[in-house]
Amino acid sequence: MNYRPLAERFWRDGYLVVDDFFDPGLMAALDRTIVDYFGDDPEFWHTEEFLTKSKTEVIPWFPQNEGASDFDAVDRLEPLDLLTREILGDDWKALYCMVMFSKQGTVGQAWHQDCSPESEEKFNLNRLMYTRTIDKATGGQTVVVPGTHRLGELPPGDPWADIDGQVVLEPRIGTLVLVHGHTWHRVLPVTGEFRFSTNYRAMPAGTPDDITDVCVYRNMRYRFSTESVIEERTQ
Ligand SMILES: O=C(O)CCC(=O)C(=O)O
Ligand SMILES: [Fe+2]
Repeated sequence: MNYRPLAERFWRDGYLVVDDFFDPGLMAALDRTIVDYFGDDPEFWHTEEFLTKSKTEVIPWFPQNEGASDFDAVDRLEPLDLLTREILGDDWKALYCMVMFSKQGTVGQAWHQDCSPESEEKFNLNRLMYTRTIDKATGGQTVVVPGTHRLGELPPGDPWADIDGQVVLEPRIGTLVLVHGHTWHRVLPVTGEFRFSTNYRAMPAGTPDDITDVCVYRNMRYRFSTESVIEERTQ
């Protein structure tokens, strides 16, 4: 397969959707592992201040840090490596695999950039895998604003209001969604039973490992390692 046109679309739009990228059998197996792990009523992991201010209700899980080796199969998939190389270059680095889980009735995630957009060369690449379909019925659709990976900092403002030009994505089982860390994006409220995505984050060579430590929201910059608001943002 020729990955060049896909990479060109990614660089034009700051995101890319590829349906039927992952094998359905692999999706079913990983979906079961994730659902079993979170169980019926998982606890929120972030501080109350973060949950309130960021308007982001997610519970992260780093399965490979806990030896859940069934997630390694995705790291070894050649098509994913080849597409990533085409976008980031041959020396790209894997950051970590993170499952983000949201319960029914939670708000999803407010508008954000995963990392500060100071340098065009330094960013994380979200490589999102969906093991179950997300649509109007389930809520939790991923929303992106095309081309904003080139526009610098997400402007301060309403963490939730629609932004002109936004595109609502409804990934299916086996869909791969790539989102540049500087692209303005969010997740809509979760109306279905629960909602999660699995993100094999990567980065270009020369990007520091802690690139995703500071996240930019419309009302603040937040540092995860110290669990602190490092900047209040106002219009
Ligand atoms: O779960 C999603 O669809 C997107 C999550 C997100 O914002 C991210 O992985 O950076
Ligand atoms: Fe994000």
